[in-house]
Amino acid sequence: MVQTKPNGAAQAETQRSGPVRMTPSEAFVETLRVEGVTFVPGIVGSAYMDALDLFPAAGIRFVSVAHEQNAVHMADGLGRVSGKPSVVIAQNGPGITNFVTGVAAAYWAHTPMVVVTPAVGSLGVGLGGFQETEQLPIFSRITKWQVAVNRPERMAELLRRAFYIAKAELGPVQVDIPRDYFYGDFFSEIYPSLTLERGPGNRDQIAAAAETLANARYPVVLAGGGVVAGDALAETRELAEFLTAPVACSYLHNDSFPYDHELAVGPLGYQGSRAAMETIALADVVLALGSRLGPFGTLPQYGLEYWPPNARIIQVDADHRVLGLTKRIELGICGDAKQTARAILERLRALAPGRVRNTATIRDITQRREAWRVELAALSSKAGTPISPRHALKTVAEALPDNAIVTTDIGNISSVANSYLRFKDPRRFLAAMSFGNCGYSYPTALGAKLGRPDLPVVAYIGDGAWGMSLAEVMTAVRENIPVVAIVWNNNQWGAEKKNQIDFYENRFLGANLQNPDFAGIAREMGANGYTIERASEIAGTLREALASGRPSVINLLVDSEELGDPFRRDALKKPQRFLERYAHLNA
Ligand SMILES: Cc1ncc(C[n+]2csc(CCOP(=O)(O)OP(=O)(O)O)c2C)c(N)n1
Ligand SMILES: [Mg+2]
Repeated sequence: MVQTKPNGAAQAETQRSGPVRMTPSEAFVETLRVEGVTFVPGIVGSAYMDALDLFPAAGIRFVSVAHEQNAVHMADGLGRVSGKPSVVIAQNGPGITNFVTGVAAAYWAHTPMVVVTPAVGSLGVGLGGFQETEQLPIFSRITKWQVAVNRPERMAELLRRAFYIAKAELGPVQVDIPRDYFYGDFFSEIYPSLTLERGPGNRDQIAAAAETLANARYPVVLAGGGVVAGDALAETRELAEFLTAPVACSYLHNDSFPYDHELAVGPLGYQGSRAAMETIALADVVLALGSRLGPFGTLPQYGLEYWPPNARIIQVDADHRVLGLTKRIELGICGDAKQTARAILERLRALAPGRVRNTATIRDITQRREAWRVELAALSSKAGTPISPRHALKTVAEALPDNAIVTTDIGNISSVANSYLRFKDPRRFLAAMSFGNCGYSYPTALGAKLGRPDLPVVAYIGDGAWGMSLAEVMTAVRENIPVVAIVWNNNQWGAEKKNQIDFYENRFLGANLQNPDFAGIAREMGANGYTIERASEIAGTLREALASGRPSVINLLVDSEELGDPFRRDALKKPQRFLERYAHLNA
């Protein structure tokens, strides 16, 4: 069952008298205003300057960045910590093509976002005048919805629609606006978008799910991103407690269940928790709550084929398209994670009123968690210089405040961080999700800090990826966004180098780096810059950087020899060559 209701501010706004005279630029900023938008990252451009000029009066802070890709990542961080659509804007043509990677990343992170793409003027379309490219096809496969404003009078209406769909479908939507359509005047009405309220899904399926779970021998809950996005933690916890079901977090959603809960077993997937894997391997019923069961998130790890092939799977997701997509499931419930968890629990309470806590399960997962803790501690115990990345990952994780937001990049060390990062609350872990682009974490952290200035925000980035991000330190300084960046500096594109070690007999091509002094550069840009060579300095420096209230870069020099398992072992093969010229390169 699907219902719609106006969001909070809408009640007040609907009291307003009907259409009033305004320009499209006014309709544009007024719509942002009533949607509660307070930040818009981008780079200044003539294409939308008439609207930009109104931002301060509308209470909107324009956050000027160094590269438009990073404006989108910033909006991504903001959207992910707030759960509300963020907005990003840039100049038509090159400003907009610079958006592409950021939008693709947000699409796979399920981030609600309105991507505003001012376009070439309507009278110039097709003439190749200046900064012209067709901007809709470029984003067609990485947005949930697209619209071109085809008449200036429709500015508010179409923009409002974009907000509605960004919220309802959780992803980027695009509003393309010919630059001449910011001018003119007409009568328009401004009011906020509706918010889709989803229900718990089909009643018979809820009953069947409750029945299956009540009779399960070893039910396990897999809490996915939908638990975070759907604000379903309390319901997930209650349901798991009722069943005494261990709860695993899906890959890179380490914040979907509190690590210190007695039923928490940690995250699945690359460098995840062995305890989670060993636990889910035993399940006869898996309740996947708010998860698309992404194929990458259940690949074998630590030599374990842990996904239980014969388990009965109940998958709950708000997006019907992901049900049964990657695994054969028994029940696919299209519903809101929160509403569905609550409905299943109500039904279970009626079915099994006298159900008691299963102390054997608690004992059993406590042991597995402890074994993993001991194993991880041993893996992370290497002292001395150069600093072992794992030792540093453990030290940083232990020094992080409990309420910190952490963003991670793509790279060997950032990915191994998955073993160490633990969260008590949702919306704290912003990893580069399935799109897997280097250069994600720092600008995303800047956006997260804008959205949650009350929380410490720390970004993990490899030194290679830092080359893509470091210009935004200027942004952090200018805009006063005190994020702490930890640059895991191993002088290499480590994740790819590891593939050359394992598959290409140490023929290093493009893998070695020669880095400048990242701390010095940061200081030059006006931030704090620290270089760390000894593990004993890590915790103190991190605390100092966080306490400084200033943008900070920690250049953490780590051992280049220590590299985690290759990320894509599943997709690589030993080389085979037939031509004489390449014969010596055979495996
Ligand atoms: C935009 C982009 N370019 C290239 C890649 C391929 N890639 C994946 S991991 C990686 C190496 C990352 O190196 P670094 O940031 O130094 O981290 P490390 O692996 O050394 O920890 C590269 C190049 C990618 N994922 N994204
Ligand atoms: Mg590196």
